[in-house]
Amino acid sequence: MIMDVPQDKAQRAQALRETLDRYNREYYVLDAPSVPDAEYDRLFQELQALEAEYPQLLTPDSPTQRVGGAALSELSPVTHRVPMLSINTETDKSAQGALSFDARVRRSLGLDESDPPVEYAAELKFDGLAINLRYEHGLLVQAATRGDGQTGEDVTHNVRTIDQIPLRLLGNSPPVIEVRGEIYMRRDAFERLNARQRSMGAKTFVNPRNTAAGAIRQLDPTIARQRPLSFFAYGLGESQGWTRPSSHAAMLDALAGFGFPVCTHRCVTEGPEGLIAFHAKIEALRPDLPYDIDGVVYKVNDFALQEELGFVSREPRWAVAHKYPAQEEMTRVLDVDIQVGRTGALTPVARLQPVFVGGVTVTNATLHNEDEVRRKDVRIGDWVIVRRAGDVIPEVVSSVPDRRDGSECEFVMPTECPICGSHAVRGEDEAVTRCSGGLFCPAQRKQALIHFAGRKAMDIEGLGDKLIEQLVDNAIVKTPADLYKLGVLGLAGLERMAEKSAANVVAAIEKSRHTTLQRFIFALGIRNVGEATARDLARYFGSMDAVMTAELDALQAVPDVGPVVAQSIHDFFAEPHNREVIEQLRAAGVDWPEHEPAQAPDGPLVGKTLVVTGTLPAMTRDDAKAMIEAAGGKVAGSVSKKTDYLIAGEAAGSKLDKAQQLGVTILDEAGLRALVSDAVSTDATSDEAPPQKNLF
Ligand code: 5U1
Repeated sequence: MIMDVPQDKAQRAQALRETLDRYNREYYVLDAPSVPDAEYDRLFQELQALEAEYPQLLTPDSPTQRVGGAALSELSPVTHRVPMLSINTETDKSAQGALSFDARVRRSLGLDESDPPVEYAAELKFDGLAINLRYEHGLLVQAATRGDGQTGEDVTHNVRTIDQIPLRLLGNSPPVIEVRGEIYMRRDAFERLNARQRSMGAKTFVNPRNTAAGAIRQLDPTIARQRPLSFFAYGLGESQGWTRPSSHAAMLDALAGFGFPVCTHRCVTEGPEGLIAFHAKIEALRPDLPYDIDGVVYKVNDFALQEELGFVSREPRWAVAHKYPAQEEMTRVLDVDIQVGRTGALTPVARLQPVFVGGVTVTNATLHNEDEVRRKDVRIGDWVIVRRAGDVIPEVVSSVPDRRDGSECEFVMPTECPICGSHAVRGEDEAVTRCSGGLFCPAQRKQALIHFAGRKAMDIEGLGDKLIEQLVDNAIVKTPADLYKLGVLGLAGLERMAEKSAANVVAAIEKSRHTTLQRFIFALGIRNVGEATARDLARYFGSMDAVMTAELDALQAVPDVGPVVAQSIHDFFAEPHNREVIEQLRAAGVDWPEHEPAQAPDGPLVGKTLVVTGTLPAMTRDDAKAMIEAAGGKVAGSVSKKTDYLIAGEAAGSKLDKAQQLGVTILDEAGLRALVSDAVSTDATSDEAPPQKNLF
């Protein structure tokens, strides 16, 4: 029986929807959250409970309705009411591209030298997939891909899962408006997704654009929901009952006012000079942008002039994309070498036929590890796709088997370290093969010293890779403590080391004696301890002695330190050589301020490790993580024997299988909530990670 809805409940549901929409916008669009996740979570659950009690209250734009409905059997075609045009591309060098475009525009408008410059809007060309979003009376009713420009595919079910796309427009919405823009995946989200794939032994995704496009064309929206996608608005389709602003820039402002994310890297400028400056500025910024772009777009700003200019064969005369060099190219693998890292990891590196990609000539690209070489099926002599995005190390994305001629040969991981000849060992459950030489291996010693002197560690200016190489090769330095014994005379004799530079290096070493606990811990190069963990350890324990003597449980109480990291830290300090080096450094006068340890965390999940997988009915995985951490628990990325609970939602995949195999307790969202309010006890197994070898 359906009950009448009391007025106060209806009002409350309406208020909750509005508040949650605002919080969502602040978080996802404005990047400025105003409340903690737990508060959002509380209101979300309240709305869910109201909608469950009074189904009449459920509206299609409710924040609870982002993932709903069953998987489709196919995507339906959608005819675009206003065709989705493509854009003409300029690939000329920066100045020429903008000059040619401006010259074409002026010619088409019949302007001569005496006429004023044309006003342009410049923005980014995102490397994603174009989408048309149709809103009727403010509600998102349809999302369609570009397709051939006339007919696209209906992907509304997946687009609704994108938190940055409003389900309802803000303010006074016209009866009909179609907003166009690009769906893309941020690079950090892509890296996280691939790290997760690797940890599960699953196939990695090729690049953010293909991953975003693949997610949007899925039939099952729960899959799209698991691939974090973003959106930028940059255009219009059909509109009815709306007075369109008079320029592109004003239209973008109006779209931002409706609640859409509009990229802030844009400008309005006159004539080609401003376009040239914008092109150069964005090119410099490109490596630091959190998403891929393949160029910039110039548009005539005034809509009346755009109409006058019109189109040539589905491309507007009023816009052009001015591209940057591609970030992916094809080249050949000449050989595969092995690089030995700081912790002895042997990394296969493809030596490439030089190729210009992402604005530089690339000759080497990482292949990560043996499994990746197999998964991507890369052979010596293969044609491969190489990617270089931003300042990320170039990597081989995939091989191109169609271009093989039979002369290619398989890569074999060596069984000995190519530098010191020690055994190369691959641990059980590990993807990495390591040199077992430890301090004996000069490659590891060099890398450990390079790390120690690095900017984020002891920050010893002038002590670069080449100098460290000479110091190790000439047996002048064996451990970091030896650095503090160096004098100008000892250094001045080395290659490319004049007395002045030697004095500068000695002064920089001197200066590094007074540091912080965080830098010192990071400088030690403990496996799995990055900058953030070093900071957390320093904050939590306050002193070096407290970190060195901490037991596994105490280490695991530090935020974000799981069993694997705790074991690495514990093993490192259990090694007498490492403790000796720390003592020598202290004796050499290296010091840092210390403080009292922080309070131990509290809550029903202290000491417990949980993994969250699949789509939970009423909370995102970030919400679940916050809830677990607030209760003192740890969240891990993969299931192991040390997992206490697996929190599994819809479409939980291999983690669920693994948890079942290992006999890990499996709970749903309701189980998690019960756990947080009343912790269930369990027998945590304690198996030991392999010991860590000496680093110095
Ligand atoms: N920023 C932006 N990207 N982009 C792509 N604007 C823009 N406009 C486009 C396309 C294909 O097309 C219109 C010029 C029709």
